[in-house]
Amino acid sequence: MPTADGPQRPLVLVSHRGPVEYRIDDNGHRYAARGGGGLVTALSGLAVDRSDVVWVAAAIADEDRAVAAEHGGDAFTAERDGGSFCVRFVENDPEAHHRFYAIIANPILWFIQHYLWDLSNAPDIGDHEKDAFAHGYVTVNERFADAVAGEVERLGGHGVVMTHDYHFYLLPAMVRERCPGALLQHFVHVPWPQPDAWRVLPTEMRKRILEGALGNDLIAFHTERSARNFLLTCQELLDLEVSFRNMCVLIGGRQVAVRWYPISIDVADFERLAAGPEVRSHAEELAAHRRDHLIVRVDRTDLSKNILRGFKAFDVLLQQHPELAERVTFLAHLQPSRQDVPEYVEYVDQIKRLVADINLKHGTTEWQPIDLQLDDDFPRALAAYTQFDVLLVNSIYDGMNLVAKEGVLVNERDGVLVLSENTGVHDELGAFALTVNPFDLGDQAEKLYAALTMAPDEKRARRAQCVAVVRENDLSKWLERQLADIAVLDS
Ligand code: GDG
Repeated sequence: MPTADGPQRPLVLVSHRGPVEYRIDDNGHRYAARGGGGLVTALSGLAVDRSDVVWVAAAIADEDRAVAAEHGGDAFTAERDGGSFCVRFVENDPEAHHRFYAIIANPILWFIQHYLWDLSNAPDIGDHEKDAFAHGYVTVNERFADAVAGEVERLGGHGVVMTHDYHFYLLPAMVRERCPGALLQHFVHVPWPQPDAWRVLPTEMRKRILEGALGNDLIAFHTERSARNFLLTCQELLDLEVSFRNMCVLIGGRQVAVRWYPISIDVADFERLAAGPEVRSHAEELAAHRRDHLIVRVDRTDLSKNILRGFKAFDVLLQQHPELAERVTFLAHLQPSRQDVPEYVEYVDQIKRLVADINLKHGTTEWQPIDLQLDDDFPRALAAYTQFDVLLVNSIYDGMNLVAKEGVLVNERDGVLVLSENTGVHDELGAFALTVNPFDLGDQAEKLYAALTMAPDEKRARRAQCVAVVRENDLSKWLERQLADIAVLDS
């Protein structure tokens, strides 16, 4: 039975990216790097040095595939950062993986779940998309389900399976069929939208997605809002009986529990990273060249992050407050993302064009109002966190948004968080941040100004309250609460 110290039943973790990615160094030697993304950080503690925990993930790079082949597709032990992980790589046909990832998961599912479709223009669900679902999303879910079922059986048939994210909605039902003794839990890191958002998909496709996810015993989100939307979706689109009191869906004589657990960061680990020499040196450089005010944003170049409206709001701020000219810089640290999806390539172009326009309109020979850093450079992002006066997080929708939690924790200037009401983190930090409607440019400009001119005592008090929440609801709590609920289901 799982406990807060770790599951007693064997555990199978499932995510698209795993704990290691293999690369070749300049001398031609293979090495294991840490897999990308916050999810890997969040789950590594559960899996490190545990022989009864196996992590099933996609072999993405060529070297991953080579390692998988050397182990005959079976689970193997991977060493990374002084710890060991039991990993099972899933090799996918590259074409099928492309359809799964670049046509269905990102963008179609991601766009649905963040309400990003401009419905009068897109999406077209034609043969191309239907084929990508049937021969991409379904295929990859089946490949993963085979691997997961294989691991559950190898570990005795009664393990806990913890699946992550929107890539694998079909997998739970597939695994349930093959492993009736397993306990299946699924964490969805993105928002679950209202039922109508799913009507973009043909009936069969959305039914398959929902019924696949309902193969779980427990399905979890960051927020109550997402959990309730999931129940509504099951009620409206599948005509299933749901209970908002018990937060569950009834299907085929079973109850599927629906819960929410706000994800967080490993506070001690994050503080240690922010104190590292590379971050300090970037932070000193920022401090040496700063103007009176520094607004910061840190994001992937994802459409959901609302980067263009953030710049437009800054444009409004500069128009309304000419006294800020030459005194404020907006540092945008943007990590390029999903450049295999055309909409994301176009988005980066739009960002560059808008920044050029605003800098031309307001800038001088001495001053560029927006400092655009398009780069994957984690230490620089951390350095920006330490130095901001205002952190802008104005996502259109966001499952949680870890940037807000990380930023307030390590900031050294009692900086103020300007936060979209449509982020999961707003449930926890909204009371101490300045809330914005992500579509309202005037509101965002006004809150940026209020944050820049806030009295020091109020800034200090607001940040202290944010930090207290982040410290209290840290990553271990996120995991412990899930393991405790799994233990209840198991009893
Ligand atoms: C999804 C959901 C949910 C920043 N610059 C770089 C870099 N970062 C790190 C940040 C942060 C992470 O990337 C971004 O996390 P977010 O949570 O803000 O956003 P998503 O990537 O969209 O994450 C989100 C999350 O899953 C967890 O459930 O909160 O709602 O959308 O940790 O510090 N990382 C690297 N280079 C950079 O330049 N490698």
